[in-house]
Parts: sequence; structure tokens; C-alpha cells
Amino acid sequence: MTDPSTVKASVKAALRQQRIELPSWAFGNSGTRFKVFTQPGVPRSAYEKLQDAAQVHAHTGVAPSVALHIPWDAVDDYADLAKHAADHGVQVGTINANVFQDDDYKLGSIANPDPRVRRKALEHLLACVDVMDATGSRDLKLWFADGTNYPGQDSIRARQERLAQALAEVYERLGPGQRLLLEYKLFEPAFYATDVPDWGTAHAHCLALGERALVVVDTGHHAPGTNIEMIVALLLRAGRLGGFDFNSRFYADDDLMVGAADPFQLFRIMHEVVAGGGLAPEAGIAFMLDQCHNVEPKIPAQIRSVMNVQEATAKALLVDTTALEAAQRAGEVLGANAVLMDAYSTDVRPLLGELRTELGLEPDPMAAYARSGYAERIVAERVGGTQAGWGA
Ligand code: RM4
Ligand code: MN
Repeated sequence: MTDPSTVKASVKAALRQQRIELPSWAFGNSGTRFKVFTQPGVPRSAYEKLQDAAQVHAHTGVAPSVALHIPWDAVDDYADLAKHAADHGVQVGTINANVFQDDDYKLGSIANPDPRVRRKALEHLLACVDVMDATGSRDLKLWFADGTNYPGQDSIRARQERLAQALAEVYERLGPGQRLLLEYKLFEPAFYATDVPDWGTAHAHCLALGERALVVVDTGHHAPGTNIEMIVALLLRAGRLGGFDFNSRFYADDDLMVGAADPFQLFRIMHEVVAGGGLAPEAGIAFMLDQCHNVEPKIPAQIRSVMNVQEATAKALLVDTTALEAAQRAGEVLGANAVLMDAYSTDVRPLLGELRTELGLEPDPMAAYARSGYAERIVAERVGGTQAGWGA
């Protein structure tokens, strides 16, 4: 047993280095296909989204970057947007391409049977790399809605071929420090066969592309009961885990706050990350949120989500690895399980409060934000204009 104060110090040191990236779209209006309930004070531009994200960072201290979605966050001058971010203490992070909201994409984007549509989609992906050049972003995150609804609708093999060709062109265009992150999703909007439905398909494409092509695990993109931590362990071992899109699901791709539906699953995932060396900044794993706050206020929901990731990480760091390995070697099934559960059952909130105090922050970010008056200010100031949302 290591001395508890030594354990605490090393847990805090690791937590201090962790970075969690916020999605710009979490700050805009969102909803379901049934209804989008707008909220007062919602940003009208990418600039205002970055200001809101900066609040999350100001109160948590670990969320200094913001992912953009193009064209939702399209601006005339990306270097200026990056400067605006820096002026507010944050930076532009991952660039997300969007090739799923144009009429042309009814039958897919880069896997579309029509070469004209494929070219248009590819041009957009290449334009996203131009954005990365202007913002200094490291990662291009690609998610494709491509797929088919009916057997026979299109050739599964031909679609894979088209996908591979387009991805190769994008990969070729990347600068030396830039990476391509390929995201998979089981179903929706395609209901019969999604072209990148699982980690195996994403991994196969990444292997063909090169070592800067990595897989993104969106925690909401699996069938119920999928052992996500196992996927994480395998990708980490293969050196192909690019990052996470964190969120939680009760049913399908619910995009609810990470750690809300199943904090134990989040802990198990973070345990594999820690065990596989994925927490070290040099591992280059992007810990991103990909969420929508349809009925709850958005900035506090992002703060809560960051805290949930931190709590799961802290618990994962508390796993007594020596005791765990000894129990595993000795075949002590219950003993090994108990080591994991001991860590999971620890209340890490006081430790995180201390860490924040050491960083010069309030120990309770939710309360600090509520007291700050920012929520009231944006409601009063953001009058007129068009609120941001999906498609805006
Ligand atoms: C997709 C996927 C992408 C996200 C969009 C909004 O389902 O998760 O990562 O950018 O939704
Ligand atoms: Mn995602």
C-alpha cells in the first residue's frame, strides 16, 4: 500500500494535466426532430459560442479548447476567430466537418453513387483542413451519415471503395502536425447499413491511411450492452485511439451529459485509458465532449460534464494497480474486482475541490458560475439576431 498522501499528490498531478475539449454546438439551441426549445441568451455566432465556452474553462480550469463544426461555425476570418478565442483564454480545437445537411447528401457524401456529389463532399473536407491551417488546429474529425436504408440500394463494397479513396485524398492534404480522426456510428440516419458503423471498420480505414489516422470513440454510438472499455483497450494497444466524443445514452444516440446515464461505464473507460497510458498528454488522446443540452441550461451542463469526466478520471487514477495486478496474478476474482470497486466507490469530490483551490479556482464550479451573473448578463445582452442552432 502506497502512502495515501503520495497517492493523492500523484492523482492530483495527473488531473492537473488532463484537458477536456468542449463542442461549440453544445452552446447553441438543439432538440429532437420533434421540437427545438430555444433558450434565452443563446449565442448568435461562433464568437459568442467561444465566449460561453470560455466560462466553462474559467470555472473548471481544464477545458481550454473548443471544437468547431463547419459550416455551423463558418466565419469570414478564421484567424480572427482564433484570436478572439485567445482573447478569452481559450483556443480553437478540433475541426468537425459536416457533410450531412445538404440536399445533395440524400444518398450520402463521399460514398454517394454520384461522382459530382462525392467531389463536393471531398472539397468540403479539404476546405476544413484550410480552416485548421488558419486556426492552428491539430485534429480533423470526420463523421459520415453515409449508408443505405434498404438491402440492394447501393453496393456495400463500392461504397467502401469510394470512402477509402476520399479519405486518402484528405489524409494526403494534412500538414505534418495534423491528424485525421475517424468516427463511427452504428446507425442513424442510415438504418440498414452505415458505411462506418463500428470501430473495426474505422480502424481498417485508418490502417490503410497511415499513422496519423486515428479512431474516435463516441460513447453514444454503440449498440446497447457493448463493452466500450474493451474497444478503448484494443485501440489504445494498437496506437489508434485518437480521442473520445463523450456523452451518455439511455437508448440510442441521446447526446446527454457524459457520466449522467452510467457513471460506472465512464469509470471503466477511464480505467482502461489510465491503464493503457492514454492519460499522459504525450499520448495525444483528445477528450472531447459531444453533447446537446435540449432542456437544461447549456453552460452549467458543460461544467457538470467536465466535472463528471474529472470524477471518473480521479477514480480511475485511484485504482491500486499493485493490489489489482497481484490479485489478477493470483486468480483472485473477487479480490481483483474489489480493488476496482474500492476506487469507484471513493468520493473524489473533496480531492477535486482541493485541486481547484490549488489552481486558484472556486472548489465548486457550478456554484461559482451561478454566482458569477454571466447567465443573467447574456440573457440581457443577447437580444435580437438569430440564435445559433444546428444549421445556423
Ligand atoms: C454526429 C457525430 C458527430 C457530431 C454530430 C453533431 O452524430 O456524433 O461527432 O459532430 O453528430
Ligand atoms: Mn460524435
